[in-house]
Amino acid sequence: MERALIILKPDAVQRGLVGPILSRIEQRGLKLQGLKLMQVTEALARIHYGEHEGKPFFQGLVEYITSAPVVVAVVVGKAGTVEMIRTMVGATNPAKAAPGTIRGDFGVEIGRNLIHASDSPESGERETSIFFDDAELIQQWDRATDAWIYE
Ligand code: YYY
Ligand code: MG
Repeated sequence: MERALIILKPDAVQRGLVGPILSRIEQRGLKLQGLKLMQVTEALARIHYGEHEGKPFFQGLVEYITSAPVVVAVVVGKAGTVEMIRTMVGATNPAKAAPGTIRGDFGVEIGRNLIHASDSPESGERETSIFFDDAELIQQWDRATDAWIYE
């Protein structure tokens, strides 16, 4: 199994797109392990986006992600799930993202690109541990539809 952290960024929450975006993930057949509304602190933002520290967009990125509440989710599925989610999310710059992707359907600018998704299984684990305590996650639960989604 593989899991990804997803953040519905402040613009997604402000624009009332939490439902439509989460729907796509649910409809695809992926399973939630955790879900919450929260305000990201500057310290948390700097840790989460640590790989981008020093880049010209870093300060603006921290200001954006901390500017209003976000919805964070942990999504789990079979091997390949992280890549599948990244494909659903689309290119970093919504102006270049393909129609049918979340960024390509809902956004126009890189600084308002609606959603974060882990870019590898390793970052999925790292980011999950940054945003969630173990007690907040339901790591193992049976879903009645599982047998209709996975062979
Ligand atoms: O993983 P992803 O979100 O698609 O892009 P990253 O390259 O990891 O960058 C993180 C975040 O930074 C991106 O979602 C928007 C912002 N950003 C930016 O504002 N300007 C850039 N040139 C590159 C990234
Ligand atoms: Mg990234």
